[in-house]
Amino acid sequence: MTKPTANANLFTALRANFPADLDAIAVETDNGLFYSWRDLERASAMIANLLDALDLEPGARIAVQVEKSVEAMLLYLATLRAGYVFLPLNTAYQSAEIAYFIGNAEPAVVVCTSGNAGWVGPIANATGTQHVFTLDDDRTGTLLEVAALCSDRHIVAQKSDDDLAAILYTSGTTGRSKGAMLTHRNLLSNAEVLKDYWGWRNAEDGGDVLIHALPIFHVHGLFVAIHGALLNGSKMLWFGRFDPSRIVARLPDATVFMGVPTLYVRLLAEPGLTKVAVRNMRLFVAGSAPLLIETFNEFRKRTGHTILERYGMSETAMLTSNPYRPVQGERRGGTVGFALPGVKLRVMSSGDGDGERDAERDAEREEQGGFSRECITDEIGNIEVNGPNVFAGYWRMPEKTREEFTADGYFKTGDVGKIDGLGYITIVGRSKDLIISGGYNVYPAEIEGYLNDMSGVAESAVVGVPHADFGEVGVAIVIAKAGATLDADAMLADLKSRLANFKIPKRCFVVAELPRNAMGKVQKALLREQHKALFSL
Ligand code: MLC
Ligand code: AMP
Repeated sequence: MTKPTANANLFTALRANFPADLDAIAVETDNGLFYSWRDLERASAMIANLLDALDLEPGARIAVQVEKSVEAMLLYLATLRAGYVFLPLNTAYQSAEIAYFIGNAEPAVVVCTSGNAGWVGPIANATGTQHVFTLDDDRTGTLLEVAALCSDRHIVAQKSDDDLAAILYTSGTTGRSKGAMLTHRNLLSNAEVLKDYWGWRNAEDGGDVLIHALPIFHVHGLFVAIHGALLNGSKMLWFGRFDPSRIVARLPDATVFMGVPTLYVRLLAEPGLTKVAVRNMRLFVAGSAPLLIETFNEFRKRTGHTILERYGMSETAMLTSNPYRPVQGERRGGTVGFALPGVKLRVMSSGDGDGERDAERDAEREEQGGFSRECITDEIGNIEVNGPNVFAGYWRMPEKTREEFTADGYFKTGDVGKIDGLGYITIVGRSKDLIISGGYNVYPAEIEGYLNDMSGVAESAVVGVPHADFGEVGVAIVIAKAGATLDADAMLADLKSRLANFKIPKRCFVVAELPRNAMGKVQKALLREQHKALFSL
């Protein structure tokens, strides 16, 4: 069990579960660095003291766009222990994207790479951010220079369950990105449930060793993986980036691995991935995007391990998981398992099964106040959830928050699925117009907005199509204005200069017209069908 603490600060719970031997290795990096538990304690204290010395307002946001490093994780821990709100940003985001996040969140502190300081600094200053620091992935930067002058003893800030710990931005199907506000209780309750459900072993039980190969600006790498290891006093083998052959080489030294499906596809391409290589592994976890049954089966055949697929979101952390222990049931490929303990999950009837249309109709009915639906089993419907893991709302968007919750307090995930008589949940689609590519979310509406603003473009549609490596990728279909000539490659290059690289459609087609239904709405399902073989699996 997690050692209980009086302070609801998530850091207090993580720290209470560090092993007794603080000189043991907590993190070993792929470039040969070793950090002890004492190092994590002391360095996070120094950065927390730096933050305290800035005399920030309670609830101040610390926005961070840096490459993956142990020091970046320490900055996260320091933010928790000092009692501020961590706001991680994908390193792929470019200036317009960063300007929006900083403008919306109004962080008191911005930490960026020294390479980006030339453009991130002015954006931050223009928004009123008073403190800009740099942090690079080679243990340099002004943040560490100043922290080096601070004491390595720090008293953890007192927090209550509902105080904010982090804000994660997630894009919207319409309009701009929304900041999901996560509290200390949201994060700790979820970490504790996973600790038990996935049978994490602390040092006294022989200890787990986690291969950490995911980015640390999203739920999967930042919360599920890091909290999992820290709350169990487990060592991490830390990879700055996902490198399949180097990871396969370290599998014999590890017991737990977590990845988005693309990582499993790439591991399977490694001849070194054998039963011998995984002989000490206990658990392979997949999530953030649908795991193809072919990948699930091939992995089992090659390694003898059955991948445990789970399902979650930025707004809710983890919601479901396939069972870890055989007594709970088998791990079923193609399903995301059962609702986790404490998570109330229901599938609500949604009319005729067309996700997009149902979402519109739901909204209309709710506005009219006469809305009622049923909870269903074995039929497809909208997934709604409630529990201590469900976020506190969208940052400064009370209206949007209200829209996304039902009258009885359930969060509408936007995912469409079904639940069988045994409780296994299968996700069959999404009512939100979203592409998940290599575990990153891409909102067609955002890309279409940029395309539609280009000169000569009359209209555009972006759809997701199957892709062997990324699972799904975006394809743009564009109509030119009368008399205009469009160059598909030039449009993609233009997008690339302005948007995060993973959002760029992999192909662009200029066509005469888009298929429409009787109401004049573009039929994206037809476009997906037309282009489904572009990147044949
Ligand atoms: C990179 N590219 C992508 C991409 N990643 N394109 C689409 N989708 C992606 N995810 C682009 C690059 O810009 C490049 O384009 C080209 O594809 C090839 O890049 P690469 O070198 O192969 O990419 P790589 O750096 O290896 O990154 C691939 C990856 C990475 C799979 C390792 O995308 C990744 O780490 N994904 C994990 C995302 C994640 O952690 N998601 C969790 C979200 S939390 P070009 O044109 O520049 O050459 C969440 C909740 C939950 O969803 O339940 O967990
Ligand atoms: P994000 O907003 O980045 O947190 O992405 C959350 C979304 O990822 C969910 O709403 C789902 O659509 C999707 N997702 C997460 N895990 C899975 C999974 N195991 N299978 C299918 N989709 C998933």
